[in-house]
Amino acid sequence: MPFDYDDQNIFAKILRGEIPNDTVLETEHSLAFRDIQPQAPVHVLVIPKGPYVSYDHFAQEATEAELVDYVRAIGEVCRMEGVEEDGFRLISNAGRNGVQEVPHLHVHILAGRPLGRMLA
Ligand code: D5M
Repeated sequence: MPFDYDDQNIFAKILRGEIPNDTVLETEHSLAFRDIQPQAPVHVLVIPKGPYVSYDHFAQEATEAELVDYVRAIGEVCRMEGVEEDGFRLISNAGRNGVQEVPHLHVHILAGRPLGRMLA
């Protein structure tokens, strides 16, 4: 299935510098910034710089350098935010059923309070 990327989505605009963001980490292939509507004391979004809609899209089409950079960037933000000791949650909403609002792959890093049991 081909993946359609909408380059007018808000994270594409952030990557082009058209709207501001609160950057936590920038690497060669990834950007991490604070969520504008934080759901926890730590709420950081990590996105690849490439035009990928979802995890599946990214896994199929990204280069190895992009894949490695992204996984490491998520880990680096966890380290920088000091969330390893008390714990954290990674979430990536995808598509209609996943209620993905912004159609550019992103992982939410949530931490800083007990997050409760949540599988759905
Ligand atoms: O969630 C998308 C997330 O993106 C949601 O938590 C709000 C956040 N968001 C939307 N616009 C911005 C800007 N401009 N800066 C930072 N964060 C933003 P999902 O439902 O997973 O697609």
